[in-house]
Amino acid sequence: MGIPKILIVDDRPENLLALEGLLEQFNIDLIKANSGEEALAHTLDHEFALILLDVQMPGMDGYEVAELMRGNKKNRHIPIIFVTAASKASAHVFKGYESGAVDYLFKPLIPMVFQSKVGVFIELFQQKEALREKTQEFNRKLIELEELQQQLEETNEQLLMLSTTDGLTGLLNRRRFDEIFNAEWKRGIRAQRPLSLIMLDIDHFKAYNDTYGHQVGDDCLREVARTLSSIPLRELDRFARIGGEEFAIILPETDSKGAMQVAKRIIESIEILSKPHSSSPSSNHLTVSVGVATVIPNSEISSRKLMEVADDALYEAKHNGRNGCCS
Ligand code: GH3
Ligand code: MG
Ligand code: MG
Ligand code: MG
Repeated sequence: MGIPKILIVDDRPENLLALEGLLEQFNIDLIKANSGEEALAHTLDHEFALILLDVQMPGMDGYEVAELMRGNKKNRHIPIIFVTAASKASAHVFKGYESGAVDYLFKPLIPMVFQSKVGVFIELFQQKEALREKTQEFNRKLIELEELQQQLEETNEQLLMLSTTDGLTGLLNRRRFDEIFNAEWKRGIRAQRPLSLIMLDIDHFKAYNDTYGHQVGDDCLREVARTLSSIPLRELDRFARIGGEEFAIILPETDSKGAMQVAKRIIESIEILSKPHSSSPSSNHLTVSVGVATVIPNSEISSRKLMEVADDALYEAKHNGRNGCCS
């Protein structure tokens, strides 16, 4: 906290000296002015705890200085005490208060009275400064808090991402798949609109791993996921890795014809990938089998039923020689 500043204004040097002597006991920064004009100039550079202002001065008098200060937003709250040898006529005193002074003292000053009055304003100024510092600190903390809240939100988003994403492929994981699938099932019941589910499984992937090793198997899963992700789907359609080498797509608002089209595109895209699979009993490159199921959800059956039907279709595709789809 800075030392409080007091401005003393008087056209006579001996009066300034007398005031200075009376203020010696205070730990303050004393600034002197010989005229009203000089006093106003000082108020531009300093924030005063108190101004002790002479009334009669050549040029601008004390009342004018006080009035100009009241008209200035920055200086309006600075207390002014008139110190004057002028007549005690109540009209003068009244004018002094009217121009915004907090007190009106007469020379010669009674030291104890004068000093106790000044002391009150110094204390008030210090209280105000302390409050201002606390407010500033509080504002800094508030900004810090906002930054922390922002970080927390970002961390939560990252956590949410991680908890819903499959680490190997970056697709949605089984947990998120179940959530979305159940939500879409309920939505299908309300809307009475078809819901389709596609399940796909890489053919002879155990043999792939046995031939090329687990690491290459992982790379292959990532490549298959990338390939499947590049198939243009609608925004509502959601891709997930639901098992080791098993994937699923939820297709809301999609009938069996639409779902079969997607299934064919899946098979095609893996064909185009032409990933070598030298130990595959059915082909010399990697293939997938796909099962498709469609239903208008209703509350008589559970959502699991649609998964079972898709799974059965997938089993049939495998049984039919793989690299194909069934519904
Ligand atoms: P099918 O055509 O009948 O599906 O034969 P398959 O060998 O693919 O089926 P199976 O279910 O017998 O084997 C799946 C294999 O997938 C077993 C495992 O070695 C492999 N696998 C499962 N998860 C992962 C994984 O995360 N990484 C790798 N590299 N392989 C996996
Ligand atoms: Mg004077
Ligand atoms: Mg499998
Ligand atoms: Mg398989």
